[in-house]
Amino acid sequence: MSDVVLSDAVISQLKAIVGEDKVRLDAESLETFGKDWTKVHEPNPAAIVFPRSVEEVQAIVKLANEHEIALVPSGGRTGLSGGAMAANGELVVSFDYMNQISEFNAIDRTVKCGAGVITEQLQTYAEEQGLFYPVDFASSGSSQIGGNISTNAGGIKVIKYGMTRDWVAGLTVVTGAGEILELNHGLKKNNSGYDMRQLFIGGEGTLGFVVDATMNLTRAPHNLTVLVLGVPEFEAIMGVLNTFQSELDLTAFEFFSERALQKVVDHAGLQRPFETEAEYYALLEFENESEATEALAMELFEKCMEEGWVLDGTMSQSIEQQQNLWRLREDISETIAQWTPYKNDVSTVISKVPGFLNEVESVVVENYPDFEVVWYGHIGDGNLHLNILKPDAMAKEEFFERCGHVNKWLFEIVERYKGSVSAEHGVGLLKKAYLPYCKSEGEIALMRQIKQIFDPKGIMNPGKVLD
Ligand code: 2HG
Ligand code: ZN
Repeated sequence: MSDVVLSDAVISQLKAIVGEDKVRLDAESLETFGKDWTKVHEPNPAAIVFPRSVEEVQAIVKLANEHEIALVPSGGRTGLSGGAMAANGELVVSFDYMNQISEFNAIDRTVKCGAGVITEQLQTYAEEQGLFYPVDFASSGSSQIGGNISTNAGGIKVIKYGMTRDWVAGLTVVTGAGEILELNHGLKKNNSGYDMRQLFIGGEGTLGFVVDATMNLTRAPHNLTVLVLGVPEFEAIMGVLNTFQSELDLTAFEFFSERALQKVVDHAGLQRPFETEAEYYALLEFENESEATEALAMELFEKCMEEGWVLDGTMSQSIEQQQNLWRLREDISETIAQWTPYKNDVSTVISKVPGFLNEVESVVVENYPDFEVVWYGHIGDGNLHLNILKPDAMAKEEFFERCGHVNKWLFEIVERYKGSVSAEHGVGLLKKAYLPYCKSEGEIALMRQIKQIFDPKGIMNPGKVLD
């Protein structure tokens, strides 16, 4: 049981809204649904409720307003910033039962998804219709569309397809005041004033609940082919990006460090891509449409070798090889989770990434000489994932505190580079204190006013993004 309890009257009213079996108070549910993938806070929700319709969500929000109960939205709980944590006796609203896909339209190339539809479920559905849902990441097997929208999830194909925001054609939301809004109705063109859909995308559930969404689909790519290249120094990655990007339409451009590679080789049982050891590795993907495209990719690879930007490389020759090469990058986050990493997810404009990384690296090396540092990320989007691994002998609290001290210097660099303290994982609880490093006082004040309009009683995911 949680140490925070809702009154019997409130529990009865919740059961009257969603049904007896859709309100859970057992310890296992409270533990499971009260947390996301972050390991910083302890879950402590008051109860979990599982609505099945927009009207049920609305009734829950109205009840919460009446009794001033804090609500936390819960999707696949794969977030890395604590946006779905319920650590203070909140009522968690899970979208697990709102997982229907409907209203597919081949001409519009859109489909309607309940907030609880799992990303992979949508990807498979699109494939069955001969189409493609391109937003993809390692947690696609459990993350939900509602959560993806609320955090504007990015992932590994952003360079070509953009973030979740680019795929949302329409939204149904229930605001913190309990109003149902249908936003944009699936329209491609709609210049009729403020587009409020955009506020709920990336709003991290602080304005209201995303209940369902009309998602865009696109043509499926043909014969995706992956190249992994060993790069001697970070600056060279930019030369490689420029060379390939000027001739080929890349569907991904990722990077990881030798240490990241070592972790997946030693702990996820993967093979090195080639024998040569390099400081960094770039992973590129493109649609290999013809022999000419493949020949062009080889030519570009050789040009990069001649420039000294690349030491060695390999190109996938089958779907299996393509998938295995992807695992070198995609398995990093899960593999290093065993070291309780301290995570940062920062960005700047792509061209400035080498200088930015060098400066951050010096701060990190100076301040964490005894910690293992693992770099990887979506370099084609200017997005770096910096993970500091906890030494086995150190307590979690001490480790997080030491890492927290360094944030000031790290985020001062972010500020100087006009970057972001959260490129794709969101602000949640963990990055809230650092928001002023990438947003002005005026902007934050306006954000507070916007929250006040949609959520006058402050019941929607309180303490996330803003205080
Ligand atoms: C990735 O790109 C995810 O693999 C996770 O965004 C990043 O674990 C991380 O820091
Ligand atoms: Zn990422």
